[in-house]
Amino acid sequence: NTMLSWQRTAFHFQPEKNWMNDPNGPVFYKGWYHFFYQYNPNAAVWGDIVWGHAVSRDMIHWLHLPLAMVPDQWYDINGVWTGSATILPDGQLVMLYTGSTNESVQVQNLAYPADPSDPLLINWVKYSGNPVLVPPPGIAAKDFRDPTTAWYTSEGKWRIAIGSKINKTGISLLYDTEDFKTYESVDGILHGVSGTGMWECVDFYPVSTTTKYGLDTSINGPGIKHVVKASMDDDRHDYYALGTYDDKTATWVPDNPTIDVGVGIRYDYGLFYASKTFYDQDKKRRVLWGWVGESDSESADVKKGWASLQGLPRTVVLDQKTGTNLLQWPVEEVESLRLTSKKFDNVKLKPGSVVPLDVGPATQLDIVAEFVLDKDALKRIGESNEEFSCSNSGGAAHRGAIGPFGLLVLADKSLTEQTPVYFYVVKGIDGKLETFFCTDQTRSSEASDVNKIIYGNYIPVLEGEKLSLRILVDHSIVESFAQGGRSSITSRVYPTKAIYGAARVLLFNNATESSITSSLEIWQMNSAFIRPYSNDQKLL
Ligand code: DQQ
Repeated sequence: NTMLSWQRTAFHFQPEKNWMNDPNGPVFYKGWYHFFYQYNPNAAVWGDIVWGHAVSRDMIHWLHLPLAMVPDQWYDINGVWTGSATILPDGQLVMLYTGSTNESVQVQNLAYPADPSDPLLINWVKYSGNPVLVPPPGIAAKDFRDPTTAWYTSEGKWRIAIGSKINKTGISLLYDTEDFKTYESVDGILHGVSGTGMWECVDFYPVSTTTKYGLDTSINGPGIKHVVKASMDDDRHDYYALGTYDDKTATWVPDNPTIDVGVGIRYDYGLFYASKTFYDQDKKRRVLWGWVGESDSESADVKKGWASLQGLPRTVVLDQKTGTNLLQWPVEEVESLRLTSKKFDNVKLKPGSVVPLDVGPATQLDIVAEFVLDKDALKRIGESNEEFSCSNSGGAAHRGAIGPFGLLVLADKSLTEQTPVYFYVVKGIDGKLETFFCTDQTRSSEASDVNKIIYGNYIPVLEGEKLSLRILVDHSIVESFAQGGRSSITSRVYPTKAIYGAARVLLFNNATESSITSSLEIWQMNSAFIRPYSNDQKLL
């Protein structure tokens, strides 16, 4: 339906039509980034799940390849579900995935490339001895899914994690294997958190406390922390925690039990789920992919004939300044899409002001902005016991002494449609500043069948740091990062007026007391080539 084509994106990965969900088996192989994904080839709603497949040289421009795996065996006939890739030391690639059997039992299966010398990995073989793992005693048939990338143990075996639950405790089971065909279950669990429910798409990986590089999944030793991430089926968000992994006891302990998996930090405070990282051995970085669904109605998806995007691939590293969170940042290749830019230096925003930024069309943008609060006002402003929360404190229309301030993106001329991405600062009773990072969808669209909640959360800001935002606008997605990627908010928006040439971007400061000075640069973004393989053979 071309009527709805403005919602299609220009530089986010999406299939040509129909439904997509989780990223699967991302890997760099023989010069190509491979991206597999949960896909329904028949409709714009979840069902009939197969593995879609695309390849790229840079994770920006993509060639769609034939489906990699479809349900054609008793052990995956109800769906070829989520899985992960492991590269063995000799360069061999193995894929483990969950199959939903003819009886809807969740089992783990092994697959491998039919022709390992084919850099495009077009054909896949399912192992004749599948399934390689079935739900163990005490685990329900439908609570056993999403194997991770394997890592090497000190005993010389491969270890994988699989998400599950026991009663309401979300857990991650572990298995050891030497050949990916036979497995022994590891006593106990990697980790579990009561009350969190089913853990989907568990991810487990090391991060360096001293270098800026990503780490291969098997790396362990001094100067390393381990991340456990799980996608909470109950609240549909991806939570991670930093902690210490002990290879010998096969357990992981969070640094801080109050910010444990499922009860602490999220990758993203908007729409972002079922994410998965991989180690890019080419650029020595760890890259995070996450599924960004729709927040309009299912009937709207059926009408437009497609549903879901993938967020931009993000590098993930430990935030070595705070030590308590990760930093996520769009891969540097995104910057290759930057066209012309406009700079705005030291724009002074008085309390209650809005400043249009003349950048031309504003549907494909990369915005980098810094904000400085007014020092005198900060001294003058009294301490407050306001219990602010992005979601429940009235959004960008609610005026406090120091905020909200930030950008209005995808705004129409009259500002009846606008999506504010902003900070809100509270001077607490101890005199310290507390900062919140939010995105307000309440006025993002005049349509009534779309999600209008306000996203966001507290964000750590260290002494002397400027407040900073990076916002990528791509038609129907606004992907925002604050403080260099300490937190992110991804939002799907469906403007009816702020589309094509009518979309604008503005600065705003809705504070009552503090003025704000902002410096920013805004790039127009090119469109990526995301096309079927057959039309693009010459790109090879
Ligand atoms: N999606 C897959 C499952 C996974 C869920 C099925 C998470 O393997 O648990 O499409 O979105």
